[in-house]
Amino acid sequence: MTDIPRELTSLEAAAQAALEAAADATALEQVRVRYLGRKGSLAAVLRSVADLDPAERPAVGKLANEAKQRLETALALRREALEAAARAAALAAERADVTLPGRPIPMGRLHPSTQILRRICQIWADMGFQIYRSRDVETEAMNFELLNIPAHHPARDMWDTFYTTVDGVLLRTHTSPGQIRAMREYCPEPIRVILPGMCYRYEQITARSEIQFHQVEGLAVGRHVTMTELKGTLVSFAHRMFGAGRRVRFRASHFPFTEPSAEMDVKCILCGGTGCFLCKQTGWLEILGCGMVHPAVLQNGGYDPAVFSGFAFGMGPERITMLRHGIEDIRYFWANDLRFLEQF
Ligand code: FA5
Repeated sequence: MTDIPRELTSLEAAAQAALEAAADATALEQVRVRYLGRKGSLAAVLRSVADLDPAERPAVGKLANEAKQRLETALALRREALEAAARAAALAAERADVTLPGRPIPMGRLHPSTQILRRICQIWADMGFQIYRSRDVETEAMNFELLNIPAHHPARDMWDTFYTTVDGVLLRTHTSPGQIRAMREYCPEPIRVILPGMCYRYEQITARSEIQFHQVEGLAVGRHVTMTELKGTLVSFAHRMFGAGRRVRFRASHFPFTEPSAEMDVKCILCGGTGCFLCKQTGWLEILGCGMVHPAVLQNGGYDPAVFSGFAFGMGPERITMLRHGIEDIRYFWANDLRFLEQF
């Protein structure tokens, strides 16, 4: 007769006691390896079953397998119990205080150029102007010739240009070519539109000048549009943008596509007119160019200048933001420096 059944009984009793005694997952694993592992005590007993007399083997083998199953079940139960205890201990130790305020989530915000563009568009929309979207990539004809700026005209020096590799195609230097596109689309109807968009100039980058910047163009065309209306509309815009009491002035200027032409200044926002670094001691800040649409340009847009007249203007939103907030350098706008952007 074999001793294996007795061995199994004492081995199982010892393993059950060791499982009960294991206080954590590491101890439990050690017990598993010792009794149930491939090189553990139970495996050794199972191996010795093979050496038994064939008549004894089935009964003893059955006993050994039953003992193994009971131990595996006991191991799983003990593991679950230990895990539950560990969870309960962690929950008790890390009690959540639901009354604590939440952690602030960093919020993005609109770029200062987007903010001012929206403000400008809102003001003009309130005055009955529609937004007209024109293209960034333009033809030389639209950007210059049809705006009364023929090739080799000295006025082209005002707009240093990025040309593309395609002949006669460039990045618009101003939003004014959109005037021609809007006129050709609406002719012979009256027009009241603004054209916001990005412009590009092959210029030296300085504190006041970038190679890419926004402009907002304005265009009104009708049968009786006058210079007085141009002035009144722009004064109204300045009052809404800079405050009702803000003084403005118009200075004669020159643009090939308007006649007469002017520039509008507002009283310096920083010094109120006494003179400071922002207004370069003049007391005034220039904010836009404007004028009555040149008859040749009206004609290029499809309108008969004997019947129709129009006014146009163009302003730089980044420069307006600089004036409103006393920003000294336009390069901050595209530098992606959060210390600057987070102030808006
Ligand atoms: C023009 O571009 C004309 N097309 C404006 C116009 C439209 C006049 C319709 C009459 C009728 P100017 O080059 O001055 O004009 O530019 C207009 C505005 O764009 C400037 O007042 C300025 O605010 C802005 N601007 C021009 N160049 C730059 C630059 N390099 N960086 C940032 N803003 C600029």
